[in-house]
Amino acid sequence: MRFLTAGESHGPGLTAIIEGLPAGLPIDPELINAELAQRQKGAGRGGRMRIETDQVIITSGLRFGYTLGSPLCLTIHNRDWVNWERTMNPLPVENQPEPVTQPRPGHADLAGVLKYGFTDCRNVLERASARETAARVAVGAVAKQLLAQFGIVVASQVIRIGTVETSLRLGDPSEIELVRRSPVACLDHQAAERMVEEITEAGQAGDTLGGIFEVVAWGVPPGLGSHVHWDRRLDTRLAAALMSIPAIKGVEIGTGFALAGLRGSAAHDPICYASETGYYRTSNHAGGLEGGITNGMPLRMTAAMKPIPTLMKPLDSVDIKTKEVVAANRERSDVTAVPAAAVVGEAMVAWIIAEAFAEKFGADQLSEMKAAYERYLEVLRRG
Ligand code: EPS
Repeated sequence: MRFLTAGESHGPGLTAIIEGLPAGLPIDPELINAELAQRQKGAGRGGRMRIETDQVIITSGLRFGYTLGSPLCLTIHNRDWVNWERTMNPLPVENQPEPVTQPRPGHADLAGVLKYGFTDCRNVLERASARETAARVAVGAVAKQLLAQFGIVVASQVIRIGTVETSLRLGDPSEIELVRRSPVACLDHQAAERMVEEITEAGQAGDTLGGIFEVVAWGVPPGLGSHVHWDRRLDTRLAAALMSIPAIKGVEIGTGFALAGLRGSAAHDPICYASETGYYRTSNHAGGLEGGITNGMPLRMTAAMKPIPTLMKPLDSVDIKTKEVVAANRERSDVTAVPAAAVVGEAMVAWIIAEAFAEKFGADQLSEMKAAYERYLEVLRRG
């Protein structure tokens, strides 16, 4: 399975093409729209989210609600496009707008213009914008519908914004609704209140905030991924998928960095066996992964997001045309987007699990996949 996305933040819209889904998978666009709506929410989002109401349009790969095995094409229109037709027109326009020449520290602006030889940061920042992640959330929502056929549930929670952190972790899927109702996608009400306060304060100061979110997947069978090559390890693929989200600067699997300070006897998860449930562990420091392979425990990952680079009180920069010291470019943005990034993280993790699942159980048709999965479970049950 693979997917690509296309689209600039203020262009006509976003597109994603997914290849390799099994035929016969029911897809409900409303479930995709619900995920898109979740990505738009969260305290600290800017004015753009009041303009957009992201909705998916499926233009191929689906017939009467079931996949055909052909590429699934998903489109999300940018409602803001009407305000940007002159600035972001794919075709030549008269009176081109002024170029953006004050790159923002922390954004792709400067690195991108140097790489591609542009004189306008907009040629880079439009695609580098996290708007692109709406397309990935749509893709992830499709992956989730495949995983749901096998009882796999993926969820996320914000555990830190700025200096406010909760120690409460997602325990089981019944908590998903609580997270979704929180203004900052956090289970801990008291921490959530303090997070909202910190967002308000940062916004008033013209500043921005980062944070940390966790992603958990329940119901993942043992045996996804492989130890045989560096790029087949599921840890590699999950970490890369999370790191690919704009502004993510760190990823941990299971107990992550804190494992480095533990003794082996405290760091590893003892192996137990019960005839009804098979192998299980009394702890999950490994985050459900050993040797690059899922071990049947829930997958647990955390990702750290840096603060949004667009500052209303900008840092110093250098004008790429005049080389004078200037204040970095300022344009409408968010104070924080950690709750949105959590939804994107969930989508990326769902995608990677779906991909690994299709590799192990085949993906021409859903019924074949289900039969292969049942056979595998039967073998596991027999021990
Ligand atoms: C985003 C859309 C953008 C920003 C944000 C994320 O909308 P606009 O630029 O029109 O205000 O809200 O973009 C960034 C954080 C960024 O670094 O570019 C979205 O849809 O998530």
